[in-house]
Amino acid sequence: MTVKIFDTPEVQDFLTTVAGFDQDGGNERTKQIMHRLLSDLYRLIDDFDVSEEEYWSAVNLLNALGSQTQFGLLSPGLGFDHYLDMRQDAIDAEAKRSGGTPRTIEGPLYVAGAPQAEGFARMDDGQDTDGETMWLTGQVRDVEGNPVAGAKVEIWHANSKGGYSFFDQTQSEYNLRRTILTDSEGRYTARSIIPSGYGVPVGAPTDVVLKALGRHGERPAHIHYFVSAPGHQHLTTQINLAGDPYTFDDFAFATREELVVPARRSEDAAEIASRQLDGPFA
Ligand code: MBD
Ligand code: FE
Repeated sequence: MTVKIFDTPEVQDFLTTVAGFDQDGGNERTKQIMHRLLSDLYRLIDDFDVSEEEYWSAVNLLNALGSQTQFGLLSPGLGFDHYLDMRQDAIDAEAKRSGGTPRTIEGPLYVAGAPQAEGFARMDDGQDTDGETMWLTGQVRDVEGNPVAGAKVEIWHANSKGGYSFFDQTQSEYNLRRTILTDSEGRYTARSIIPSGYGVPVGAPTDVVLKALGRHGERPAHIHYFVSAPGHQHLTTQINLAGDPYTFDDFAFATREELVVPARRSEDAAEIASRQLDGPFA
């Protein structure tokens, strides 16, 4: 037997009380948002005839997500991070700010305080025996195309197993995390190792939610960037290595066509030797 009680004055009065509308203290915006959120959820319970068992299993899932600090992991999986980016893109368009590298999501695995270097950094600790050497080089330019010297380029990425330092305890502190200040021509170079894609831990609460939706928790191989300089908008972005099976099937919805880069593989011993192993390009 289904019942509908949401629209009754009793439930509406109850919601008003729960959201603190009849109290002087508290925060007005919080009250408004909580009232809307609770209204939507109460109505959902009515409309879908949610059972008590379903409700408490959802509470248990939220507890599990919180205790394993996985809200930040489920969030991109449910599209919130990308949705916020779509809104920022729309805000930029509205303000007639255009051009430059597109933004994409930060994700939950950034850690502040990475070692800082000028022009060049080696990012890997040399411990990943499966890690294949990767050189990353680029130039920070403003939207008019002028190089930006002294820009801060923060780079972080996974190892050959798809794990990130700090979250993967087998890696050294700040492995594959560096801050590089661009040189006088706005350029930066990093020596690192090719990352593998990331997968949501199997059986974890985030995985439980994705599985219930018939979805996977895989991300293609990617490299995260923050790029910042005084007087310029902060850029949060990523690059994707072309050719990954998940490039356009990313559980976090972070891939953008313009951010997929074709890496060039070199087997040329002379070219490889011409790169200083611990310094910038010769
Ligand atoms: C990642 O490495 C990531 O970048 C995102 C967005 C989500 C989970 C893991
Ligand atoms: Fe990532």
